[in-house]
Amino acid sequence: MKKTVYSLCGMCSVRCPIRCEVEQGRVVWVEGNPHLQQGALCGKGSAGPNMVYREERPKGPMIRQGKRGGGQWKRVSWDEALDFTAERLRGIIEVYGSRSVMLSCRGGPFQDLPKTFLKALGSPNFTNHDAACGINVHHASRSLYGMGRKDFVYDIKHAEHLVLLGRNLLESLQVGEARNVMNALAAGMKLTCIDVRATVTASKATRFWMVKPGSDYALLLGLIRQIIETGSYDASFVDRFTLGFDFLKERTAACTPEWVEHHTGVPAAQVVEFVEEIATQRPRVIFHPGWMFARYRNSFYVSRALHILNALMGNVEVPGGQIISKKMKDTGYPELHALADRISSPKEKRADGVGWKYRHFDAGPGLFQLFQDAILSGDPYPIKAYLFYRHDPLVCFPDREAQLTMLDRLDLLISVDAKFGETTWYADVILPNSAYLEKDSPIAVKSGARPMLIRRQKVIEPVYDSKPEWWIFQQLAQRLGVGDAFPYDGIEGLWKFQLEGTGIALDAFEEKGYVPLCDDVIMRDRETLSFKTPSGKIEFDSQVLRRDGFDALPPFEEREPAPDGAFRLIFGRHAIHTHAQTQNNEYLHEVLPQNTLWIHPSRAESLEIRSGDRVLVSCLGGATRFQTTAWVTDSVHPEAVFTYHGFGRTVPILKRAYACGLPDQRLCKGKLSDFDPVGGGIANQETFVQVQTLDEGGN
Ligand SMILES: Nc1nc2c(c(=O)[nH]1)N[C@H]1C(S)=C(S)[C@@H](COP(=O)(O)OP(=O)(O)OC[C@H]3O[C@@H](n4cnc5c(=O)[nH]c(N)nc54)[C@H](O)[C@@H]3O)O[C@H]1N2
Ligand SMILES: Nc1nc2c(c(=O)[nH]1)N[C@H]1C(S)=C(S)[C@@H](COP(=O)(O)OP(=O)(O)OC[C@H]3O[C@@H](n4cnc5c(=O)[nH]c(N)nc54)[C@H](O)[C@@H]3O)O[C@H]1N2
Ligand code: SF4
Ligand SMILES: [Mo]
Repeated sequence: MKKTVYSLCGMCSVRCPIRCEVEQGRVVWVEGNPHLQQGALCGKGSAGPNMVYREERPKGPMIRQGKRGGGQWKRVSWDEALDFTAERLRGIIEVYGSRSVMLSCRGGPFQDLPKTFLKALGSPNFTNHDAACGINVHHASRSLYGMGRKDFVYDIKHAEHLVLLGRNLLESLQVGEARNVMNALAAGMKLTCIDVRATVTASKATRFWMVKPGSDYALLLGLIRQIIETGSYDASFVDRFTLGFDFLKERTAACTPEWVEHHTGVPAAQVVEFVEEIATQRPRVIFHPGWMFARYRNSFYVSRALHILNALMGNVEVPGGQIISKKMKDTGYPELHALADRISSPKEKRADGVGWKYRHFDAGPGLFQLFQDAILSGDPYPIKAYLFYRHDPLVCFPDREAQLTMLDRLDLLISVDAKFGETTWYADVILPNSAYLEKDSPIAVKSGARPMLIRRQKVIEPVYDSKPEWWIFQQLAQRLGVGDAFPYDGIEGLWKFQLEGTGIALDAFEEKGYVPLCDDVIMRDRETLSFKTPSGKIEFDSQVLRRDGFDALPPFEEREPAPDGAFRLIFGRHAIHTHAQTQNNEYLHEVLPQNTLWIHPSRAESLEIRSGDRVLVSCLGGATRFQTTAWVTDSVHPEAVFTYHGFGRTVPILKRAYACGLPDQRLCKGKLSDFDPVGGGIANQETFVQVQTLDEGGN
């Protein structure tokens, strides 16, 4: 007989709600939760069972033999692996103190466990992937609203115009959001897509601008100027809720449509026409502030300008605009209990300098790349052990060689991974985490306009000897004398602890797999809106940025041009792959086995490259080079070459993904130390490469 289990997808970090069917202990069907997602799932989500049953994964705890990265492992029992890890950690803590332990994880709603573990040990050195993802957008949002990236959601369903710049929403997707876009388009919403290549999102757009790579800030300054000049903004909103309008006007005064055309390639007449259009549609006009903006040294200001455009549209806390994300407490329920709240924060300063040396960055996750300095120099103090959980820094961050130098200075590398990540393969010990279908996770709040509680539930028993994280961190903590930080008995104990005082019982999840916390969308009273900035207003001119020595809206500067014959390297996601995680999945590999190099015909011709040719892509200087296949297409800007991220894996045990395609992050040489100074995001795309054909006379 088939059994239904509601859970959360884990094939990417979106965690769509799912409904699974289980027959004789095997998962036989996965679909989107029909109550929330009408059964919809993306290709990756549908290929989930294949990952669980058929991928090469760690089959039990392993301790490295031989040199790091050499691939020689000894399978051990859980007791042996945990004792080994705890003993080594204890030794390091005795000599260097608990602050010498660093931990990173992928972020998301289940961070309470790793954060509690590190806090209980007494180390402040928690970090995550965000410097290579959304940190510029997050900091830009804070500079305007005093509220972070995740404090807003976008009511696309009711928008009249959605503007996507550097956001490939229909391929770099969240199922629910992509469906909202398609439905809104069918209902007449306009979509303006601004990219350096033609994407699937561009193909659905009502207007597509292919801009010169890295010129977005000029376009946005020009849009701000045109909106102000033509009086197309919401004057009463701006007057009441923003600070620094005159500053904005003065700073953008020279950015005429002709100036925009000169810098970006977008025709001046189209800038004028676009502004005329949105003037009639506001406040239901959304400028998406971006997501993966770890691209340029000025990406912080690109996102800041997008946020400013939203405020000019007056689209805050209105249907069809951006809505302040509501938390559990906004629904009348008390917040869920968190384990980390029971422990006081470590007094030590962070080793990455965030919060004291670099005051303008959010101290929550700090910045991964700044740990590099501390690890290499021992200043402000040594870091000696590193636990990475659901995080693969060797792919997430650029420049493998620079990272290996950093990792080699550490005495202990602990991996908690469900698969063989690149960094996991380089670890000293692997504590295999069960895959998403094989484990229960803590309850999480899905905040938004209509918050709810969500829960990942075990669908099947683990196929191999892996464990859930609630067990792994508890076991490690107990061995290190801080077991009190994890005072629960099994997952039910943890769930009950979380729900204590809310009046919500565990069986509330049974019927639909989630627990709604309110009946309808919760909107704040627009008359009394205030923001978490020093002035309580949306700060076009930011006092905080000034305090930290930064400009609130500097003039546009052209990005450095590519040297003669070279290209800017651009990357992005494909709809059926997640970062470097899915290339080894049998089904997904079949759909897209390797990435190609998109190259414009005008450039390909002079290099004698045709579609299908093997090409060699090298860093300037040529020391780092990789091969792939060329795709000659006018879908990419002539100044750039494009490839999908996540390919070119180095773990030999992965039979399909190994050495297949181009590893973009490895071509970003020197970028581990190159980041946006204001937003903190890695400047991955300040990277130039050379391309040559291998088919005729190449080497
Ligand atoms: N050059 C370049 N760099 C990039 C990007 C790019 O496009 N180009 N993209 C950036 C972006 S947007 C992001 S978010 C980051 C992503 O970088 P990461 O956060 O490192 O990547 P993920 O693919 O989310 O997963 C990391 C690890 O989680 C493991 N994993 C999967 N499921 C589980 C599980 O259930 N439990 C445990 N313990 N482990 C699990 C995987 O095996 C993998 O080793 O990379 C960034 N870096
Ligand atoms: N299928 C799939 N979906 C995912 C993920 C995944 O791995 N796979 N990961 C999730 C995560 S963690 C994230 S952060 C999001 C990321 O979501 P997005 O930020 O939308 O993702 P990307 O595909 O990296 O980049 C978006 C677009 O930016 C364009 N671009 C590059 N340079 C420039 C430029 O100079 N100017 C302009 N205007 N455009 C430029 C690229 O061509 C690309 O089409 O996706 C999420 N969804
Ligand atoms: S977007 Fe796809 S892979 Fe990601 S959680 Fe949703 S269904 Fe799973
Ligand atoms: Mo991301």
